[in-house]
Order: sequence, then structure tokens, then C-alpha cells
Amino acid sequence: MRVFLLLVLSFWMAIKSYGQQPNILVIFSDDHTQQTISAYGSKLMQTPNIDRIAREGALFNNVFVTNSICAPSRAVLLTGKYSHINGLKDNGPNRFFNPDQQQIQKILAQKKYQTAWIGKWHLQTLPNGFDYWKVLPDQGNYFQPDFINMNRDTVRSKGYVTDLISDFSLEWLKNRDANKPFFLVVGEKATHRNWMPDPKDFAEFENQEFPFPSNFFDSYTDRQAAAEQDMTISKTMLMHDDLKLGVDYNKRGMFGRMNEEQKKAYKEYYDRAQQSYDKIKHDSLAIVKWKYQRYLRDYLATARSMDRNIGRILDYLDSTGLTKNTIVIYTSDQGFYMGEHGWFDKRFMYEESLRTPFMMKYPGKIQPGSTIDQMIVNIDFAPTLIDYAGIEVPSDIQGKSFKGLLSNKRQNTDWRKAMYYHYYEYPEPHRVAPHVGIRTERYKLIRFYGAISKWELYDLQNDPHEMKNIINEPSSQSLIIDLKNQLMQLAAYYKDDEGVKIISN
Ligand code: SGN
Ligand code: CA
Repeated sequence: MRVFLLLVLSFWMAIKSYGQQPNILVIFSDDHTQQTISAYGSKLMQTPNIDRIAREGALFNNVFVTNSICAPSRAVLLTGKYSHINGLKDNGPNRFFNPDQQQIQKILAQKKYQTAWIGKWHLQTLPNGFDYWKVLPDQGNYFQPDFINMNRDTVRSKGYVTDLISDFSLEWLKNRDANKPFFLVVGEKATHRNWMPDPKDFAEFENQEFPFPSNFFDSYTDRQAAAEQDMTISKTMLMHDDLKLGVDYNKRGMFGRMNEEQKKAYKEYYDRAQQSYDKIKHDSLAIVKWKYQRYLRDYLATARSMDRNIGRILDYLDSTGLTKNTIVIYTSDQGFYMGEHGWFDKRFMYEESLRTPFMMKYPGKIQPGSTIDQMIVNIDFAPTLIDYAGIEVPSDIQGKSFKGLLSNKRQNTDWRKAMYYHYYEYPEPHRVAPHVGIRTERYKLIRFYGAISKWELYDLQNDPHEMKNIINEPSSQSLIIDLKNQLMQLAAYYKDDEGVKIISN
């Protein structure tokens, strides 16, 4: 009898604690930027399914990354720590992410979470501490992508990568142990370069013309690092690989992986693009504008597939009743340039790539349609989720839980007013000089180091597009002293010894 009572009691306690613990679904895309998401006011395209997460929950207006590049950003998501602490500073061939270190999935496992990562992973060491994973090797392919499974086998799948990542995620959700809460990261490949759309999304964008950002033709005055980068639409973006002109579909490689039907659709579509190019190919200004339009059409088409697939996952949660107890987050590894400063890619601490989209819903706990304006940094993602799971956040995690901001318990006054940034990768692939910097609510101070030794200062209120470096203006001098002090304090607070040295030089 006593044994029976104990069993009933422990069963009841298990149900009770499960009831309190939310499932957590993080949809983590690649290079998908706020300028292309309608929840953030984009007019470039509508993203109804991504917007749904914001509408049913909270839209975050000021989320920043510590180091605007892929693998490092993933390492931050997993650890809640800056690159110099988690060990992964760049995407380079010598990078090493120690899989044995503390990570969110291992912490959640303490409370019986079932954990999984499906899709793009991009850390050269394989996932560790997840109950399940199935990941693209390195950047992965858009068509007929290979996936590495838990037996370490690389297996080719038939289809379009964004559909497949959703298929595998839904399959995992359907087969999971329904008695335990889950933590699933869906790692999207979209919207990464070379932006290969699903042919069914060609038509929507083919005849659209997009407005040019006001600083599309930037002369980079007083900004040496911006002048010396290699990420312009005009020079760096490739006619063949990126814009798909003159492709030989019989050659091996990313185009050769398509099946005959996909190749046919590509050939027809990009033959029309070739014809429009042929009409302007002797006019260098027209060529740059043409490249921008083609870039946007392809990028947005990869986002269309992703938005549709996110809809499939949200519908599944709704139809199974899982929505009620599931936190859903949509975010990306960083922002991206959609022609601002004449660029694509990311890396710089300028706004478009420093920011990342972030929205989060949790029915009953987060007020639908709310907005959060406080400065969130991607080191905060892991501790926030750990906090929601009812687990004490380990003290060595550098981010802070923003759960209180969502329940209005934490006022604006006790939240950070400045964030710290450190970018490393140089010179390949885009020749962006390494830099450290601070962003406050109004100002941004950047220190480029290494190949370029320069300071930059921007007043984001008067100059939101960061076109005027005011570092040498006499009126800036007391502000510079104050910002340098704050920058130094932040570098020291986050234990970035290298950053401290750079700032003091
Ligand atoms: C590839 C791209 C670069 C991009 C990096 C990093 N070149 O090398 O343009 O900056 O990935 O991207 S490509 O020709 O191979 O597409 S990241 O998102 O993984 O950081
Ligand atoms: Ca990326």
C-alpha cells in the first residue's frame, strides 16, 4: 500500500512539475535580418508566420549580438558567454568549440528536458549533450542536402533544405516522449548566401522592384574600415555563384545537385534574368542596380520558403495543443546588409548586422502584441530559457535572464544601458577589420585594431545610418572620454583581457 501511495505521489509530482515547465522551441535562422521581416515594418515582403510569433507574444526591438558572424553566434546561444570565454571567435579553419563545456541543453537536461538540434549547426565539433541531433555538414546545401546523423554517417536527402529541416523537426516532435518537456532548436539554412530559392517561390518576386537604401551609394568618408572591406554588391557579389548567370547545370557542385525538374526551373528563370542583364550590361551604374534587385529577389525567396515552413511548425503546435505550454522563439544568428552602405554580409558593428530579429511567445505568460525596447544581447538567450525552465542560472553565464522584463517585474531602470561588442575574423572572407565597441542607447564608439587602427563615433539619434564619424569633432571630446571609460569597464566586466589592451592603446 505504502509503495502504491509513493508511486501515486511521485507520478503526481512529475505531472505537476511538467505542467510548470514549458517546452522550448527556438527557430534559429541564418543571416535573416530585421529589414526583411514585416513584424519590424519591412515593406520588402510579408512574413506572416514569423509575425505570428510576435503577434501572439512579444516583439523585441533592440536585440544585439556580441560578434556578428555565424559559428560564434551559435556558440553564444549554447553557452550564454562571449566568444573569448566560450572559445569560438570566428568561422575560420582553426576554430574549435569545446563540446565538453557547459551548454544550455545540458543544463535543461537536469530537469528532464528532451533536447534536440536539427538543421544548420556550423560548429566544427559535432553536437554534444543533445538527446537527438541531425545536422548539415558545415554550411550545407540548398538542394539534396547531406545531413550528419548521430551515427556520424553523412546521408543525402532528396528535396529542398528548408522543407527537409521542417520535415525532420516535425518528425522528431511527433516521436518524442510526450511525458517530458522538450527543447528543440530548428537551425535554418535560409537565408544564407548564395540564396538559392525553391523554384515555387520564383514568381512572387520576379517582377518586383525594390527601393534602394538611402546610403546604397556610400563613399565611406572618414571610415577607413568601411572603405577597405570586401563585401560590396558592386564588386564582391558574384554574377555566377551568387546571381546565377551562365551556370552549367551539368557540373558538380551546388547547381549540379538539383534534379532535372529543379534544373529546368532554374534555367528558365535565370535565362530571363540573363536577358534583362544583357540589355544593361554596358552601363556600369545600371549593372550595380540590377545586381541589387536580383540579390533581393533571391534572398527574399529563400525567406518565403522559411516563413511558410515556420507556419507548418506553428500549425503543428496549434493542432496538437502543444502551443499552450510551449515557448516559441524566432531569431537569427545576426543581421545582414540589404544594400545599406552598398553591402551584403554582416560582421561590422553597424546597426544592420549588430541587430538580430527576436520574438517570443508563451501563451498566458507573455502578453500578446507586447514590445520590448530594452537592450537584449544574445548572451541573454540561454539564461532566459534556463530561468523559464525553473533552473537556477549558473553564475559563470555572462548573460542575464530577461524573464522579468516580460512579466513587467523588472523596470527599465535596472536593465543594461550599454552593450559590448568584439569581432575578430580577418582578412578572409570579407576583409572586415577586427574591432571592439560599445553601443549605448544613443551613441556607438568603435575601435578598429590590427590592420586598421582607428576609432569611430556615431550619434545614432542624429545619424541612424552611421554615415558621419564624429570622432574628430571638438564637441565630441568629453563624450569620447565617457564612452571610452564605459567601454573599458564593459571589457573588464566580461573578462575580455585582449579587448582591455586594445582599448587602452
Ligand atoms: C561563406 C560565404 C561568406 C560568408 C561566410 C560566413 N561565402 O564563406 O559570404 O560571410 O560563409 O557566413 S560563400 O561564397 O561560400 O557563400 S556565416 O553565416 O556562416 O557566418
Ligand atoms: Ca549567419
